[in-house]
Amino acid sequence: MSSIDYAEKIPNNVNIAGDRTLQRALEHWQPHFLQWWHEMGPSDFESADVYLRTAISVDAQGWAHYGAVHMPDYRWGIFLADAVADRRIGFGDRMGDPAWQQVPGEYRSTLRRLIVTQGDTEPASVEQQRLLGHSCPSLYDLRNLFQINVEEGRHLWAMVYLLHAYFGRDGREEAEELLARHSGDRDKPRILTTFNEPISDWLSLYCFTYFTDRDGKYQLKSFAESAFDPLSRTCRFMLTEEAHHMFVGETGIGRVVKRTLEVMKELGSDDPARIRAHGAIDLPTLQKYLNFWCSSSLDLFGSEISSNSAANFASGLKGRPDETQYDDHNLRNASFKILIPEGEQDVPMLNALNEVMRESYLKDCEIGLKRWNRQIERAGFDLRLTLPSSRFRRSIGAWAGLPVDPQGRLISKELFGKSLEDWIPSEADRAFVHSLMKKVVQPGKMAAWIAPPERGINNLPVEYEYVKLH
Ligand code: BYC
Repeated sequence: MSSIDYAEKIPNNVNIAGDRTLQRALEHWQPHFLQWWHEMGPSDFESADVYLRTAISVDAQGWAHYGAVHMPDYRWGIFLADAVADRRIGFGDRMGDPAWQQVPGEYRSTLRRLIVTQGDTEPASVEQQRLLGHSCPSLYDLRNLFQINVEEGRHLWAMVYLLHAYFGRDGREEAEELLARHSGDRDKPRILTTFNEPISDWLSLYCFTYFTDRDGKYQLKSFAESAFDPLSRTCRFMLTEEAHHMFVGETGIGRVVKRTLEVMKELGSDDPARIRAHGAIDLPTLQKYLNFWCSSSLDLFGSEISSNSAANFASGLKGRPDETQYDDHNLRNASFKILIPEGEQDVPMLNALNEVMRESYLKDCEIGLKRWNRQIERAGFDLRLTLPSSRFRRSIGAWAGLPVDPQGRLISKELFGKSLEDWIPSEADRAFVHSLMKKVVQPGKMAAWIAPPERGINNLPVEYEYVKLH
């Protein structure tokens, strides 16, 4: 079951050949996907040999094969984690019932909407990162970018498979729309705001993969609990790929910090102007990028108080990440304290699940901060990087549009407007960071603003030629 059939036009482990209608529909969508990749995927690197990993089976041991691939030839396919025998619903009002192998009619439109929203983020991120290859800090980083891009493309396939296989004609129409909306497009933008933000420099890429891909981890984990078994199995396999994306973010920021500290030591100074003049990114600028991408990603969890979250949990569509770690899986009698601008409120737990998830997400985000701060402390500097308050710069939920500082204090609109430049990247900060973004493609060489990684990929040396450009 877990081995993947690569002899098929669309590699898969779900026997799509056994369903001619589905196979035909997906084979019809495939050239549209490839055309989208050609137009909206990484620009100008189609003939490069990229050292990529490809899934060969879905079990924990040895699912990945590494080798040089031209990205347009990557074998995008449909891979579901193995079925769990006699799987039961693990939460909500129908807990204990058999998991669903088909979509119950009453949840059809909600489930479709959730799958479309998830699916929409995947190609969006590829579009956002489209031009980054031209300013890569090393071949190692270039390869990681492309690995992420092809995997996000595969995650789109994962959602399109569900739409085609379980939602009939509306599903097929939604699959076309996933290729028609584009990140930042004025008329047809992507659904969620973060996925319309430009990612035009590598510091933004590392922050995006640290913060936004981590939202992906939480959303996918909550779908992995879903009563709709094909969604659960799809998301369980996607999570194995997602881990690498967050690794790129965490180590990328760590390498920026490392390089900056080297420059600070060399100069014997933490003066941002001198650090910048030396071609490195000063830590206050990094802090602004962290504030920007963290606050943007916090919106992706939805409103603090949400009837959607209550309905999705009660009906079994969307659980909490790692649902089994909790004792109460019904939550009808539980409540949760939430701070909203009017004061602290006791909210039925079911309606507070977006906030519960946001809080555990923020705890997970702290892990990298601790690591980077340890680097700074060891280098003997006082400055510490922090996460902004979950009330800062919100566009969704109870704090949307309110003037709140990064420490979470409500302040005057005027002070907020004046100070925003000190908290998130200003035009000048972005221009400076952009000025550092020069393409470095000699094997093993790194741009001056980032330290080399500790090790290469798949036990190869850092100096390996991970992308052969032609
Ligand atoms: N922007 O009750 P509410 C990833 C809408 S990242 C715009 O507050 P709910 C990845 C919401 O849709 C993971 N609109 O929240 C990472 C709803 O509209 P409708 C992506 C927003 O519904 C990196 C209304 O406001 N996956 O995979 O409980 C690279 C009221 O909603 C936003 C998912 O998000 C927003 N930020 O939860 C590549 C999972 N927030 O439906 C990939 C699928 C809310 O009333 N999505 N709204 O018209 C969901 O589970 C939920 O839709 C949300 C919102 C968590 C997004």
